[in-house]
Amino acid sequence: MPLETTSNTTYFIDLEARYGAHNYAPLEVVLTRGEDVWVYDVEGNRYLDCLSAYSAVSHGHCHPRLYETLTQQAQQLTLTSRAFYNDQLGLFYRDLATFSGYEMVLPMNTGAEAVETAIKAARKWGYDIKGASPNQAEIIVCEGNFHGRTTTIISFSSEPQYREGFGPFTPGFKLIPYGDIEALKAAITPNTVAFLMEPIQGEVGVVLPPEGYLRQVADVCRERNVLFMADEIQTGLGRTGARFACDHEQVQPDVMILGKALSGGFYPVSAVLSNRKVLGVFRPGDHGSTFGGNPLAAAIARTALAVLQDEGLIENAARMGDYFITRLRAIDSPYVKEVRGKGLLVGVELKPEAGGARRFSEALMEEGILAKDTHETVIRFAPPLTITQETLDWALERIEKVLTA
Ligand code: IF1
Repeated sequence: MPLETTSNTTYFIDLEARYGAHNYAPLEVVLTRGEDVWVYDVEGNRYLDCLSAYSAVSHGHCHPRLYETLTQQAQQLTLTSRAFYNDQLGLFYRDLATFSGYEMVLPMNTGAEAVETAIKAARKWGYDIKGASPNQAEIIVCEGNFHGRTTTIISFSSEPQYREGFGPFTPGFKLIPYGDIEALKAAITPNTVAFLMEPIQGEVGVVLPPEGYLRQVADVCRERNVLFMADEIQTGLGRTGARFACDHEQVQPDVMILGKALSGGFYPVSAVLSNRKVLGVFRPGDHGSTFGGNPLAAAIARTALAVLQDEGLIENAARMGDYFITRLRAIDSPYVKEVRGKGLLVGVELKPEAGGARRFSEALMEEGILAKDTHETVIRFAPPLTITQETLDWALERIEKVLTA
């Protein structure tokens, strides 16, 4: 039994150490309450949440309109499976299709499930429509990709730790350098059914492609009859200061994958968006999910889309993101190599001699800011899209203190 301790923090950390798999190394803070951009730990300390659960809590913590929908729908109908219809799913389809400009939706729960669904849709489209050789479909992906943690998805990860010990791997994927249009052209074969990419690579450290790359990808994929599939699970729904990251180059991918903020962080909701030509390949029984498209998820996601628009969160992310990035770049820090980002998806890359980003995350936590390090040298800042300039100024004062200590 864990040692009974006076400190609440230690007590909860010990419980997780005792009973939980250690597949994370969390910062040593135990959170108990969230409200808008603020979270509170069990000792009563307040922190500015600059991670937003990896961009899922874009609407701010415990948004009252989302809480209202959750509690209302939860008293009415939560789950039926799609063996039957329900009175929320069709409305969710309509609202998401209208918002995104796509014809069809396939609802799932987690991001990885939606990515897997998109892979299956691309393969089936490849065999049924494009004419790829049976069981020879190829999907091109990028070095530095992050699309989830399932065995098929980590089969094409370029990060050794995500693959080690999890073989054998799913075949049919080809890795090319991110941002290199010539590499994409060279990698396409008659059996290539899709190119799957993140419009901004999040996990690898907020890496932006060259200007115009998304437009080039759309053109090459159209010319070569290859599905352009954008994983906007992290970059979508206002995070980069536009409806989707692809909007910055006025590009509409053939397939778009959403998750995280689609529910405002209240419930796992993900979706694959496309047109009839692609999602029309699915026949009853081809694919499914117990919770996919449940009425509770659908109701919450409808409210999340409404709040995103009603509260002007996309425009706020654009304005606050520009302000934040400009102010971060103005900090004269001996440790900072580069500040990268778009909207409120920001990465501060540290120089190797800075000694790693984890200790800066810990120093920021002491200042009341929760920001997570990624890939050893990058500190990610992704606060809820509700953040105000006043709160950013409060944060910048403390970020500057840590980065110039
Ligand atoms: C972890 C970060 C990692 C994603 C993109 C699909 C998924 C994700 C672009 C899968 C999920 C999460 C997963 C979480 C940490 C976080 C993350 F990039 F956001 F920081 F890992 F890279 N596509 N990203 O970012 O969605 O199945 O998790 O709902 O796995 O440690 P999911």
